[in-house]
Amino acid sequence: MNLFRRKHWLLTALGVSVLAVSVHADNFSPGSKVNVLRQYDLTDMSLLTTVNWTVSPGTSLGTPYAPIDGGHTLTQNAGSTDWAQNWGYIDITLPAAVSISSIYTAFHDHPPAQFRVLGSATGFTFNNTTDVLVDWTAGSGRLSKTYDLTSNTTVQYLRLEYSGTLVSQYFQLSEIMAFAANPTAIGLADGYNIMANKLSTPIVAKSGWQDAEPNNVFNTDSFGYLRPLNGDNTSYFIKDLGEVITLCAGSYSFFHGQGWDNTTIQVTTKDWETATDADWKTIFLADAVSGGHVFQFAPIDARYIRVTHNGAATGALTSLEFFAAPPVPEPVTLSLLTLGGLTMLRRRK
Ligand SMILES: [Ca+2]
Ligand SMILES: [Ca+2]
Repeated sequence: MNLFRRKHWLLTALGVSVLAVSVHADNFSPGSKVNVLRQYDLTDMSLLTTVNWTVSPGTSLGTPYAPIDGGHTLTQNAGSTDWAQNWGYIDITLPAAVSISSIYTAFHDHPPAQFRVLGSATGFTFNNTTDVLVDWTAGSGRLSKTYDLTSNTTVQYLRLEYSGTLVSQYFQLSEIMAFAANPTAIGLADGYNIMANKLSTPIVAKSGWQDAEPNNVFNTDSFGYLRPLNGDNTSYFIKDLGEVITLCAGSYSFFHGQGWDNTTIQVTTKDWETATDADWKTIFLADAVSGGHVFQFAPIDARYIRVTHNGAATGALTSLEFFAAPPVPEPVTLSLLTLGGLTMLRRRK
């Protein structure tokens, strides 16, 4: 029996239970910008990526994970007043090797004089010819840019290296991202931001914002943001996920030093136009929010996400991410799978 016919026979034998499992086996769509520098263990939302800094001279590195928190929140290296002497590098280790096609970097008002990005699948010893992903590039102002690699490259160890600083002795990095070359090989429940799969689904309702496009919080640009209108008011928007997904966590990141007042995030599986207050389930509620944080909640099905801000704050929200819960096999599904397997064994005798 060839592989295809055998697979077809198995699917028939397992019947409905296979269909139920396949719903949870969805992968990211082609073109999704899956940032592989930001993968979580979904049980406790601990980052699977590690970040280490080496600087000379310098102190005050701030939050070590700010460069990979998905948004504008930044970290800095306060070096020497002899700006040209400042150098350093940020090493990022992924839990496993993965093929990437592009690199994104965002520096704030204090960019490096020049920087480059190195990548390897074997360790932090780099070949200066073959392991250069982004070659030495001059920094200037608020530099937010995506660099397409000359070819897809498999990496597990990444280094952002900088030499010299501009404007002052401070070096400030908002974010570095690396995007998967093959997003269709990555599962939605593998611990990455699922909004990378939802950049094109619509905002179905919105009110009370300075900025026209609430989808700015879901893009992969930490300088693209959403601000409430001036004055004490209520602002909201509703994002359509286009399908029902079981969510278990989220995260937000604001423009550095900014925030919102009372903030609520709710989800529903009902039609947003007819959903009642009882249909909207709250997954996040806080009197004030700022910086960048991860939040967990009991797994819940979501088709629409409603974000509401009440108050006078006009801070810029740069990133809002959500994470899909891993599938939990239901007892009935397991029974059907077992029965199907037994039937198959019996027929093979
Ligand atoms: Ca950041
Ligand atoms: Ca953004």
